[in-house]
Amino acid sequence: MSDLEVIRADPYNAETPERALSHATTPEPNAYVRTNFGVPSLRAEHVIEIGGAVNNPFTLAVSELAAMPQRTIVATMECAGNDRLGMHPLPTGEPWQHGALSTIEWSGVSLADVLARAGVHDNAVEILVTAADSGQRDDAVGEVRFARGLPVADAMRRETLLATMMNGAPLSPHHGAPVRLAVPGWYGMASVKWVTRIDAITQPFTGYFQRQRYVYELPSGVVPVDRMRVKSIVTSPSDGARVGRNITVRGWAWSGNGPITRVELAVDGGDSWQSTTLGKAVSAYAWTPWHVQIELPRKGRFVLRSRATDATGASQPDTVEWNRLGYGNNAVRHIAIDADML
Ligand SMILES: Nc1nc2c(c(=O)[nH]1)N[C@H]1C(S)=C(S)[C@@H](COP(=O)(O)O)O[C@H]1N2
Ligand SMILES: [Mo]
Repeated sequence: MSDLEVIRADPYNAETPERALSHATTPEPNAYVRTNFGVPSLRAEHVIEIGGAVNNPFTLAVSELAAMPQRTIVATMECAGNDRLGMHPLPTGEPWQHGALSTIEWSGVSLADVLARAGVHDNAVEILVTAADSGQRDDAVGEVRFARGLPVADAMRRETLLATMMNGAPLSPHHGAPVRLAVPGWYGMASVKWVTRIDAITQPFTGYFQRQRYVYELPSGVVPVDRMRVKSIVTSPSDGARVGRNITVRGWAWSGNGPITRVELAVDGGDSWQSTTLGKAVSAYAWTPWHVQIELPRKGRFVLRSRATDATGASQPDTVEWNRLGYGNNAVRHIAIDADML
């Protein structure tokens, strides 16, 4: 049984419940689902076509993937629209709160192994991954299909998987059965579900979901959304909790640009940040746990804010540059707790 907070029934979009985010990995029934057109039905003996600028175009049955070397990778995946509700004025798009976020163990084959068999031409710039789902959009003419171009260098990374399994079980229909891409480090839109074609292309892809969606529309121009910005969450105490004098504050931090190097906590408004203790990252591509014990000085309301920094030196900002489609909100968030059990 799925246990999600549904934000739209059709097409189905639902977020991970807050309490499920305290687990290192997200059980399938709690893992957020983002679909632009709903779930396409694919045959169990589904076949992927591999072509474009390659020496050896071929077709690959999903059943053949099982015979190739398997890899398993745990990765934190956030939808670029997560925390859209925290942006003001409210941008257009699905009203994601905090739960368009999961950490999943993906299993499958490296996309690089499939591409090696095809022999990608040197002049290819992107690997275009096309999906089975399509439909109408108000701001596009005709049928729009979900498809994304991934730079060749990212497609060739060993951790970029054509995944057939999620958390040790076959992919469920909502999460891309029978085969999807999993692109660790990138916002979720790169992880194309229900893959039907893989093509090497020699010009950057300009399709709807590459140029009209999943872009930062900034005054300075349009920038494609790519890797996940550094971010952190507090998982305990929960927002609105009533607590005692001594508490342990804990949460997760992640970044698509490098390891987490620091998480700081502020216990009220203002600029007084204290350091926290980092644990071991769940994997090289997944979030890092952090915690700190604090003593609250009085009864009353306290506001907890966490701020992560990654190996590039990037930290979470107080506010993120507003963009029309509401992507990439990694601003420092706050929760309020009431100390009344001293
Ligand atoms: N074919 C297809 N793939 C897709 C999408 C989609 O609508 N269609 N949504 C993308 C987006 S925006 C996200 S955040 C992730 C979510 O994956 P999940 O539903 O398994 O959590 O899938 C991506 N892959
Ligand atoms: Mo997304």
